[in-house]
Amino acid sequence: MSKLPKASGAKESLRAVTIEDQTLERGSGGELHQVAGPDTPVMTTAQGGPISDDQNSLKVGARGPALIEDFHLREKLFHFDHERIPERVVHARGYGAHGFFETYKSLADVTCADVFQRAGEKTPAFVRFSTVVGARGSADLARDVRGFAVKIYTKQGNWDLVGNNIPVFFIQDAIKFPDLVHAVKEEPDRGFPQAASAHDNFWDFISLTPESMHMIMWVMSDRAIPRSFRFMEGFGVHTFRFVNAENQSTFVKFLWKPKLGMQSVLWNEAVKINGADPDFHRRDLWNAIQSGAFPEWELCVQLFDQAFADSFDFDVLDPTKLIPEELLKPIPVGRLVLDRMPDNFFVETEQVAFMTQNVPPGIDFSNDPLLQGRNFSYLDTQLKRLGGPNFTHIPINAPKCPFHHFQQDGHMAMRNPVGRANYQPNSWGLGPREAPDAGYRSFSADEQGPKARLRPVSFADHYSQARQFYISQTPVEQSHICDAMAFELGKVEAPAIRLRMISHLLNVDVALAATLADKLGIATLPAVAEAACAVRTDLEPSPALSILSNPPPGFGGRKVGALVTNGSDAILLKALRAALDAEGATLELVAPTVGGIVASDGSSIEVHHALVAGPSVLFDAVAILPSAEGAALLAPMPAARDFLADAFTHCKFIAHVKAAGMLFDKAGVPIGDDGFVALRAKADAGEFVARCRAMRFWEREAALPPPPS
Ligand code: HDE
Repeated sequence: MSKLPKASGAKESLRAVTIEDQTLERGSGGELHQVAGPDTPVMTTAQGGPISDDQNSLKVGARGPALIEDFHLREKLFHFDHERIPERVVHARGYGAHGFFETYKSLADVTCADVFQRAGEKTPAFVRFSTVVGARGSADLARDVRGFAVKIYTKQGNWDLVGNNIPVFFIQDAIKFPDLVHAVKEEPDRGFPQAASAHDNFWDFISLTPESMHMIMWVMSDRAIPRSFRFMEGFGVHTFRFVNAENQSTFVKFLWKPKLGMQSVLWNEAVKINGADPDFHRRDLWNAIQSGAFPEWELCVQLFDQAFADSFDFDVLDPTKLIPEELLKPIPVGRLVLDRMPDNFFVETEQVAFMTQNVPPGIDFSNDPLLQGRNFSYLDTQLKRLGGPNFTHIPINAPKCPFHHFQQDGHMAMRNPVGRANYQPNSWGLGPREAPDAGYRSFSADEQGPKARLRPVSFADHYSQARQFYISQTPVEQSHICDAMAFELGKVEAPAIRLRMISHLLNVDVALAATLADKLGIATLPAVAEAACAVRTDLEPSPALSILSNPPPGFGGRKVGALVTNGSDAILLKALRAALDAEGATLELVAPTVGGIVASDGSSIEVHHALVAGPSVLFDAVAILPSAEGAALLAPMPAARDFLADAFTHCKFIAHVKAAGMLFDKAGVPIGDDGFVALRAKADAGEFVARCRAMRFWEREAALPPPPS
């Protein structure tokens, strides 16, 4: 033994190596040990025992067998082996942030919910955004619904508003949810496709479920490929009830409106973003919050009574329907600001447990059968996911108001009732008691009827609002819907499913059905699908349903990518940065290498992306600012040509300097339409940013040649 090399940790065998601010020592086998500084905490086991060596397991001799008595090795591997918990069965991929909800004014006339009583009061909140279909590691830009789940830690307990970025849902009754989710997730025999609805099983289910037609129009629209979480709306979907102190009920629908306005990307962009930066939405939220540009939404409510509800042909309990904003104006009642990222993703974002059943006094459920089913499912799913009934002991799920109950024990109990009495009534005068006046009281709705498995006749209209959604879109948005359907149904192998979808769409819009049939190579239109009740063709368009009819307030929060090289014009770059700063937008530089550039004035400038890692799909608009030599260097590079060609095809605004001309020629991009802004002098930067406020130059899309059929 004595002839063997000395054990690591023996100072004589270690050679100090310094890399930046780290002091490293080399061990006997060449492995590196980080040397503790004066303030470095001592590494311990989970039991608190100090650890001498975290690089080498305990062995008999340097090359000998490992010893089972190595409690540090065993504990480390045991814990690692158990790091994963089941991912959410839906909404597995998500990203969360902390913030607060601020009430604008007292709503005491309609609700006794404490959170809505005092103007200006701030209540802590946590939000988790998600995609629905993909697994935890899937990409952000899947075509999918986005979850918009908000937990508000009110003084009367947690209120979870577990919504989506689409105001309606696929199905009317919770009993169909497992079928819907099975159909859209990967097909069970082959295990694909992942995070995609473009496959036979999904469209088979949809084509056999006419109630999904309204939602499917939304999912095929640009709403399903948002530019970022910050630029999307949120909806509580169901009709809820507000209940005031006099026990009077008002129906309420909840809507979140993004302060920066709505924005989506194109499908061709989404596909490329998924490759270039699968975490595009996460990174966006992280960067915004870390830079102090706190995302904000306004909470709006649509309030109505039974008489108003009865004025519609559809049922306000039907979650496949919405109340157009033009018919019932959403009233802003507060704002949600996200201003802090979690300290740890797993501890907070992964372990947060949202439950529709979490409502404070003053907010109640309606009889929407989807909502009623959800009230069971969310509690149940937390047991599986978080491993036991004590998930409310995890800080992210615990209320921030005082709480007292007699629940005890179970896995991972962190706190139990204190004292002798863990029941009530008890003679010891110990423990909490009910509060008949302040406690939660369900609205005393008068319910009766025969016990039966019935779908109400008032739920039978499946096409009228699907049609209304479609005719409320601009022509650009309508063509995106048609293209999305052509993509999705183009992946469907069974011709009968494609035909069935066309037959449904004939009830929505004949021109849409015909164009889609053409794109799918269907020569003869099928018969129109039989509708359970007459389709209303007289519903007025609702401009509020369109993204493009509701342009954002400005270019703030958006990002320009500038393609630069050595010799790029320093004055123009500075002017562009200043103009974007003034707008609240950011500039990121893309260069042939990530090592930086030397600008025209000799200054060294750091860049954010190497060209191969920074394609134009990552930006809302681009500026092409190479020097003449730089343009000649870039011209033969496929990544440079793609940068331009994609920005052009994706209808982005493009600023350019004269020296970039050769690059445009090589990329086959004709400088000409009004989406281009020549940067000649400093003032042109302001003109470019002003133009960018329109987000995209959509006229270009119509002018582009159609793809080969
Ligand atoms: Fe969910 N849903 N859902 N859902 N849902 C879940 O709960 C469920 C529905 C929504 O970021 C699960 O904790 C049923 C509508 C969001 O953690 C699960 C039905 C809406 C999230 C569940 C629905 C939603 C979930 C999976 C039909 C929009 C993510 C993990 C009756 C209003 C929350 C979990 C987060 C998550 C069940 C329909 C939104 C299984 C049974 C409608 C945003 O409980």
